[in-house]
Amino acid sequence: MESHYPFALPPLPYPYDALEPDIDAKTLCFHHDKHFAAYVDNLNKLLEPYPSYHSWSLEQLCQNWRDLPDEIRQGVRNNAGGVFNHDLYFRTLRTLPPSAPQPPLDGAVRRVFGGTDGLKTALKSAALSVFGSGWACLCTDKDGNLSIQKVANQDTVLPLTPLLCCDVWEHAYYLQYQNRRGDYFDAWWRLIDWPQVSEHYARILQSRPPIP
Ligand code: MN3
Repeated sequence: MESHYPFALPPLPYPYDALEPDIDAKTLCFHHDKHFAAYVDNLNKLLEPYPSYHSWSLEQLCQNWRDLPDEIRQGVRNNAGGVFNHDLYFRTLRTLPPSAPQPPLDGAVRRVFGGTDGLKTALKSAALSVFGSGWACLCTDKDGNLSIQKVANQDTVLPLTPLLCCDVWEHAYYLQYQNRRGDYFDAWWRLIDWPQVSEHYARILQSRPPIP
């Protein structure tokens, strides 16, 4: 993502039909080109008359929306969060072949969840228990401690770092899966780009300040 206003829609990193049959082209096209694009456009429109916030990063906007003027506060909260969450969502999926967590993420997953199956069970249970619209995320803190977090609407897990976010808004799956959120979760799980997620986790561990 750009570091600040004006934000631009990141192109989908694969063709619309690349995730079929798990996520079909129509769902992916609407989700990226309509929903994700709307969050980007709305965020820019809200910020346009407020030059003092044009230097704020997306993360700053997501975390410090409480400091914004009344008239744009809730709009920026919703739309900056929508941009942040969707950027990660589309970047962490990929086409076949299926992959698995790699070191050092695989070891952390074993310690916290007993393994990849345990992580899947925990994340799926979180995804299914989000009431209404929201996200189920695998997160890490700066020390590499993994956790699963749920957020409502387009809130973010910041200041934790999300490694993976499962979008459980109906717009993410309803065209293809109707009310079967669990089936959509299983499809999403098969598409996770574990090499990329593992690399992200490794970079976070490497950027820890040395222990004095
Ligand atoms: Mn969405």
